[in-house]
Amino acid sequence: MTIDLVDVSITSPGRNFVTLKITTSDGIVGWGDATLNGRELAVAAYLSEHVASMLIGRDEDRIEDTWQYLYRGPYWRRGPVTMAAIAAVDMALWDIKAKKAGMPLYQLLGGASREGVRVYAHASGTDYAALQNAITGYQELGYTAVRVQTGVPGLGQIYGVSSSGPGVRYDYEPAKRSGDRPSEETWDTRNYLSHMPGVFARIREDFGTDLRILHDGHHRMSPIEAARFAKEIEPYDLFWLEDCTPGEDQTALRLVRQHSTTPLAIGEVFNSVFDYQTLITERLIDYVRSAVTHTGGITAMKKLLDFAAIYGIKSGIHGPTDISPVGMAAALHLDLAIHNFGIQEYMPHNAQTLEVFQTSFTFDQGFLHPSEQPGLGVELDEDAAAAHEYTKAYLPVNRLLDGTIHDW
Ligand code: GCO
Ligand code: MG
Repeated sequence: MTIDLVDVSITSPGRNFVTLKITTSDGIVGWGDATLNGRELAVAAYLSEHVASMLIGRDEDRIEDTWQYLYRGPYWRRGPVTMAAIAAVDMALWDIKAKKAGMPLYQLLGGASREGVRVYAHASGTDYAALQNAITGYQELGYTAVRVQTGVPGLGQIYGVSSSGPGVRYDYEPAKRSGDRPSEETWDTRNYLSHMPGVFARIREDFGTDLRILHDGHHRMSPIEAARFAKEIEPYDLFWLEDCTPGEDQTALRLVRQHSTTPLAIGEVFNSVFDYQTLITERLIDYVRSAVTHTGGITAMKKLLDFAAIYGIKSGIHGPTDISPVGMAAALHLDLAIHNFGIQEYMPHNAQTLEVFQTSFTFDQGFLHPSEQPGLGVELDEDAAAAHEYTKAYLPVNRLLDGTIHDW
């Protein structure tokens, strides 16, 4: 059999998603997530203008050869747009292969290494009371791990903080549909550094030591600030401190490691194993954060995580709502199969999104299971998708109090 049709779907059920559909000459359909938050059309164009015609007529079973063909063929290497496009093709071909085999994808990746995939929720609040309410709400749903983000005195809306009211749904969608330019947020690292340790102390007082708490620094600290912060929060036993400093400066993490044993997670903005080479070989991180969707797909992610396993480093695959349910399912099949699984990020998609994406993965008491359905276990309802027109959206831009552009 061969690849007969390649179609790109752009839909916006509450937020934008790009999905690749590959259909074989026997009519088998595979789906791949190609969503790159804030730059969706770039990936859609890369797929429809440059990749689709290269795939027609190829043997859909030759996944590794297709991956190499798309990685080495264009000559220009890596980058979020290219690797998201390759990821979508790769996911769709694995979806097809598992459907043809009549088994859930994780079975083709070595079978289950655990009963379920432990996930962490996003608990946030503009102040401690709201954060406390969110943590309680997620604990009542059975979550055993929560990422905690909160407002910082003196600053307005900042990254990771939901402004939704009480109740357990703490939707936080950073990409704003604000016309032709990003919204702007204000930041001050000094305020943040003096505020956050007290928040972790209160969480441990209120929720005890069993609850796994994670926190995302979102690239904003300098290496020495990150070293000081990671050291100061050691007593609060975080499961991980994420993106404590811009990770592309890989050797900067040597300074953080010299001062602290707080576990470190980095990589959601990375898109290839080469972005991690020093971080992994020098054991400067403890968790690999990339999304399957942004890192070249299942083929590349499995190789990256197998490389990390040699150095005792575990997975922490990226799973916010701007990873589509297809990309989430791909992560779950890998999470279930690999040995060096750490934890899986899980921001449940809203009802509008789930009208478009028919999912089969299940949540139970803080754990997800990818499903026993053949393939990835997610199907796109193309009619429902067509009802939600793409609307340009940008991730915010961040400035310091004096107006200097800073990492968002
Ligand atoms: C996370 C990430 C997200 C990103 C978002 C950008 O840890 O889930 O930091 O919150 O900001 O995926 O589109
Ligand atoms: Mg993050």
